[in-house]
Amino acid sequence: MDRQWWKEGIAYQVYVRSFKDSNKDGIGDIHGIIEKLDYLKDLGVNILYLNPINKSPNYDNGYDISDFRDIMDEFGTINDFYNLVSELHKRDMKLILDMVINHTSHLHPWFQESRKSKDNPYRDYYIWHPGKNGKPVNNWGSFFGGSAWEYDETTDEYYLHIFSKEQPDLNWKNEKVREEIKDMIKFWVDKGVDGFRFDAINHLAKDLTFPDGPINKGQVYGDFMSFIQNLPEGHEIIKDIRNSLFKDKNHVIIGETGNISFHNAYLYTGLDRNELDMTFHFDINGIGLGKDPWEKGSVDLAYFKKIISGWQMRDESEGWCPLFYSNHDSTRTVSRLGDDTAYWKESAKMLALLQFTQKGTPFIYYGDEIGMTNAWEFKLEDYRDIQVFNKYKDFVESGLVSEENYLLGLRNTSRDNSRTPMQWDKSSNSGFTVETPWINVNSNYKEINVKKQIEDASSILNFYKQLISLRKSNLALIYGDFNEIHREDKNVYSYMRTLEDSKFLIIANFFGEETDYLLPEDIEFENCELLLSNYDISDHNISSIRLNPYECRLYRLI
Ligand code: TEU
Ligand code: CA
Repeated sequence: MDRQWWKEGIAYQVYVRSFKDSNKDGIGDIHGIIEKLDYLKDLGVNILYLNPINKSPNYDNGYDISDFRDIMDEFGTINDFYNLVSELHKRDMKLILDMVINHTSHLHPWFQESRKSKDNPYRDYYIWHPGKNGKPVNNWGSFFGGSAWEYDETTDEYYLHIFSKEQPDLNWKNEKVREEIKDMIKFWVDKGVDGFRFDAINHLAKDLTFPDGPINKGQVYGDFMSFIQNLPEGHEIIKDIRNSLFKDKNHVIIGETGNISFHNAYLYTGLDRNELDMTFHFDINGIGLGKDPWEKGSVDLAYFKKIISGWQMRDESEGWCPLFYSNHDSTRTVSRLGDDTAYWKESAKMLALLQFTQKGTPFIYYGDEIGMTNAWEFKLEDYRDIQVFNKYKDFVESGLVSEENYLLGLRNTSRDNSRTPMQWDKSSNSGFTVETPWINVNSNYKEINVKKQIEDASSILNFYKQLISLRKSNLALIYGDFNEIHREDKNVYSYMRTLEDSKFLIIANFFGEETDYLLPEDIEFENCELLLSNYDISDHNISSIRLNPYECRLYRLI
């Protein structure tokens, strides 16, 4: 058992813009986070992970950095940052920063220089190429809609951007880029940061011969996946960052790696690879969604089990993993995987029980601890995400998708669903701000908010607290072996966690209908002590039981 602080901690992700506004401009900020640290501490959180806080013109909410060594104006000053670090460390809490090093903002001075002339010293910091007969270099489409190439008149060449045109990709082949970025990371390490989440880290290396990609059904542009991700050279870059800056294990380094599953994540996190400690994946973002974005789907439990248990059953040598259902790129947990109407409370608790009894580091996405839901009532003008408007051009303006279906699709899939302001109380704008917020507050804030749930012993929030304290006092829930039970069961997710003679049994009905559960033959009912459930169950016979809708139970075996 290789014990580490980042394995035993409870992490909490804050989308800074949406957490707490302290200076009445409608935008969350660092000082607002400091005001809420005691709330987080009380919940049991000891690792804070922040979405990007560096200076940015915010075309993609901080994922477009214009100054790596400064703080975003709306979020505060470098002194606010120092205060945050010291307030965190005073409370024995750690800080993880998001670092966006695949690209910069087009307003970053490096890019401003780079576009000036072909022989500018910064030209090679980015990826430039002449067009083909007045057209882009190849048929690649960017993740955020449109071509992945943008024409620049000054030098009559195109630059590559795999995200928006305001996010030009850095050229990692350039040794100077590597050195600048490593220096910059060191700058933040020296300021007391305890770890990093490296954004889009599996895209650093690209195939610079730029072959066209296949145009998939229903798409406008060529698929560039095999040319811009998980290339061997990318691994060399990550190893170099690890060896130059993070040889010790005091810091945690996490990568965000799309299209990496439990089968091949060891390429990044394997103990012999010397790269990352954990990777965030996208494996369950689509569960619960329909075939087309505008269709509401249902949860396929067999598939969910396959993915989640797949991560659980990896060999220790393949690395550690984060436990999360949602983040700022997905929709809300309870809306996607549970039932945010009839069984809102039950299903949110059931999902939490699974999250906190598995092997890995739990990452709570802000607001999930009170069961915040998708913004079902948003109209087109309520959305803020650049992706929404860029893709509108590709799909609606081109006639591929009707405006009505596009909007339905956004309600099921848009990232803005999980970016609405934190719901603190029932005062106007949910106690997030006294001004107009940068994005609308979810209209259900009077029913769903922190204050109400602090006062209610049976709330989702108090259930989280119980789970967190159980996890912290039982190493088996952190490091124990994971053994799935009744894998073929279509309604119930059940498993054991075992560390020496400490054993736990977890049972979760994943749906809104009652279902039966049979205790495995090698477990005696007399030996099962009920620790937690989302129902008040006086008779908790489990040798043969009928589970309520979304019922979950945590037993200790004695
Ligand atoms: O997201 C990255 C991202 O979505 C892709 O890299 C992903 O690998 C691909 O879509 C796989 O299908 C990160 C941030 O989390 C997101 O908020 C930013 O908008 C994006 O990078 C650009 O920085
Ligand atoms: Ca503010």
